[in-house]
Amino acid sequence: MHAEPAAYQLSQDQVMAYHHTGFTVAKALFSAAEVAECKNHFDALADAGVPIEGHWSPQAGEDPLARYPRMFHPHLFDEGSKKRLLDPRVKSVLTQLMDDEPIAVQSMYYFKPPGARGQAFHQDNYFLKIKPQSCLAAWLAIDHSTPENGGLQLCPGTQDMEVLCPEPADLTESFTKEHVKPPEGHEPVKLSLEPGDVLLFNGSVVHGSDANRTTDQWRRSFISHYMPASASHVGRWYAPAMMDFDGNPTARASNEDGGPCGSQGEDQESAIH
Ligand SMILES: O=C(O)CCC(=O)C(=O)O
Repeated sequence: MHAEPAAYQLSQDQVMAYHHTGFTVAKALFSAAEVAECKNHFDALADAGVPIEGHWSPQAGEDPLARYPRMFHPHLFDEGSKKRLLDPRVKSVLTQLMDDEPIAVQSMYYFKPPGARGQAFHQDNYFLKIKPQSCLAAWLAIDHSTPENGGLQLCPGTQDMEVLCPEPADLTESFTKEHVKPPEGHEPVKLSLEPGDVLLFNGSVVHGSDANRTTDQWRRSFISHYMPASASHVGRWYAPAMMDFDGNPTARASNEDGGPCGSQGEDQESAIH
């Protein structure tokens, strides 16, 4: 049992960095013990290799991501994930950055084993379709996350950009199909994070990750997405997963607007990011 975590206060510099670049890092927001609990829990699920309907479909195959695909919405079947998604420290940093009450929209777990492909550059809100604001991601590092093992890369200053229309991604490098070219003058920054650090980034920031080029380092992460309570619309595929920080289901109008790029989100596969 862990003691109830205290609120986590971002410094003024961290809040300013978020508004100027679109992202900031809350160092050691989760303790080593909490990170180990999370890692051990998902490792046990992965070792068992039993599919979880609607959330996780491991398969045989050469591709490391066939056996260890990402898991969707673990908070809907796993109490520990729900607790992590709705953690009061996360709520306090989100409130500081959003200036609004946050609402949870999505959780995911990435295993990213050695040799796994990365995720081509994209904007989260292309998929989540929250409006009129954008979403906000809280990306919790479970392992040391580095440029070598496929850590995150973000394009500073892209947080106020409209949705940029993707082109097809190189599927030998990326497991997702859409690629947004980093805009000129916004060269990607490659981050290194320690276990327990939480990277917070605006859902319009162009970001992605390279393949895990190591032979022996996993790069696991627990990823959560949120929206401000005052947002009016959300992509329809996320509606069943949404909840407030008391764990109560909450709803918003479904965003059926195809957006500037046409009809993304018409089917579930192209809608889930
Ligand atoms: O963790 C990664 O490699 C990519 C994650 C990502 O881009 C996202 O969650 O939007």
